[in-house]
Amino acid sequence: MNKLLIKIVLLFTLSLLGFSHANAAENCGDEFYVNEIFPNGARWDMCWEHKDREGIIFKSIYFTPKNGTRRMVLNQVAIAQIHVPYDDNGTRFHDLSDLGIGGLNMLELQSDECPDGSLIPFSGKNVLCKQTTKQDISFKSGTNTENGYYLSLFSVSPVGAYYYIPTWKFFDNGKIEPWMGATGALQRFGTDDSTGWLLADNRVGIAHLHNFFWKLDFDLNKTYLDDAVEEINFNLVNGKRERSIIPFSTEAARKVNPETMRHWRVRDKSAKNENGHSISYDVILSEMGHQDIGPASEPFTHNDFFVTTQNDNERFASHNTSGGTNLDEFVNGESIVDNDIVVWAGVTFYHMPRSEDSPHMDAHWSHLKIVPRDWNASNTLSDDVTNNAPTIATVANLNSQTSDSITLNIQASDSDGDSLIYNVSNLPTGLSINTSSGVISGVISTAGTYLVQITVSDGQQSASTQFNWVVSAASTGSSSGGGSLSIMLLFSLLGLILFNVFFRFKNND
Ligand SMILES: [Ca+2]
Ligand SMILES: [Ca+2]
Ligand SMILES: [Ca+2]
Ligand SMILES: [Ca+2]
Ligand SMILES: [Cu+2]
Repeated sequence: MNKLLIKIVLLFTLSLLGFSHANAAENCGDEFYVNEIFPNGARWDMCWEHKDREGIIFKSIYFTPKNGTRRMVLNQVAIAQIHVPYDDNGTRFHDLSDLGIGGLNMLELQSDECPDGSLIPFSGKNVLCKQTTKQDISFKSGTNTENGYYLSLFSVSPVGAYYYIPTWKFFDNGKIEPWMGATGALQRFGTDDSTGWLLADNRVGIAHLHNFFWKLDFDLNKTYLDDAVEEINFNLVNGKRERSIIPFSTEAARKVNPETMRHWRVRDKSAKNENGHSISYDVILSEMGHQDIGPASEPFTHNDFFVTTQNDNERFASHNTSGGTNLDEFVNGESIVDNDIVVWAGVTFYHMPRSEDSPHMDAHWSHLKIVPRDWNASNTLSDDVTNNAPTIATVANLNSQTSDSITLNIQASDSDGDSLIYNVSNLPTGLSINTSSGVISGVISTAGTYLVQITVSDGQQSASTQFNWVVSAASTGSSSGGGSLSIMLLFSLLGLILFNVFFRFKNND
């Protein structure tokens, strides 16, 4: 074969093997590249890396919505601490920084531990399980039901008697969920059941907390100097719940607040979705039923959400050895405007042992949610669903007078059960429409002929109708006075006609 032919055969073979330019790993070697395209077309791709302490971390994380644009969400994510203080104050573990879940502490996984998935090796050892799971129902609307998918990646690391299972779930709608599972066996037993639970004779499982921290380096749209972070609270004000936004300009440490449904948002100040809204991700800590506010020596437990400038030396929420020693020191007043920011989130699980935790412990799970907001202009997974336009009933032409009090119900419906928004143009002055109920009401103030147009929309399609509304001026005073006036006019008119008829009859005589 000549050289050209060899090249062509080689290219053809490579393309058969799936090495196409579009799927190539641009930020890491192919063996560290995860590229998942779901059956509905949505896609996640990222690189992974092994670290002795953090275990498997993920880098250059891109989401491509179905029929959408591939954009970077996060530059890097990692678990940042597993802090386990015991109620008897006998020990206070900092498992991640002090022992680590990588290296020899990471187990070789067997294929039956990764059903329908694939095992990914590091240094010849299968340490990472990659699975794609079809969800029960992603959404349902009318007769349309759609199953969604998510990619999950997990490893297993024994630490003492525990096995930790760091798991990352990447959903086809752009959502990310970092999970941490804990199983194995209880670590510590005592005899004093005031700080635990009596499981068997003279055997008290000592209660303890698991404080899990994650470090999330968002680089939305890959531009890393234009990401802003804000806190959103929903406060009760005079019986209404009102949204308030607190933008951060310097590093901050914040607590959860269930009463105001507090969450945080990372927003790109430049990139917009198709509707011109800033692309962003919400960070939601919904496991707020357990909260650790530890002793003064553990100030990193006094808050749940942190924003800091990115610093490679700041790896662990506590027992950090280079740079500051813990999150409380990382938050030292630096500006986060036009800076590379990272956020840290912590969740707490209070583990009061049960008899059922012995001899083998049920896995307990903790997680947080990272959810796209305005990343897309609409639900990208629902664009195959056919929408039925709403229908609106015709309205007969109307005659009214000024000062008339009006209540007019516009009838419309939607066979998909979508909620409808009503809009109206050219209503007689003094009237308005309730945009959600379709009721027109008010007192007419100005005479005239109005061609009223009413439109009802289900958010995708609309229907409209129009009618003439003639408003004549009530002569004087109130409308009831006008009414009696017109009756008098009617009688005099009748009298005139009768007189006329009588007169003509007489003339023809
Ligand atoms: Ca950005
Ligand atoms: Ca700092
Ligand atoms: Ca960043
Ligand atoms: Ca509809
Ligand atoms: Cu536990």
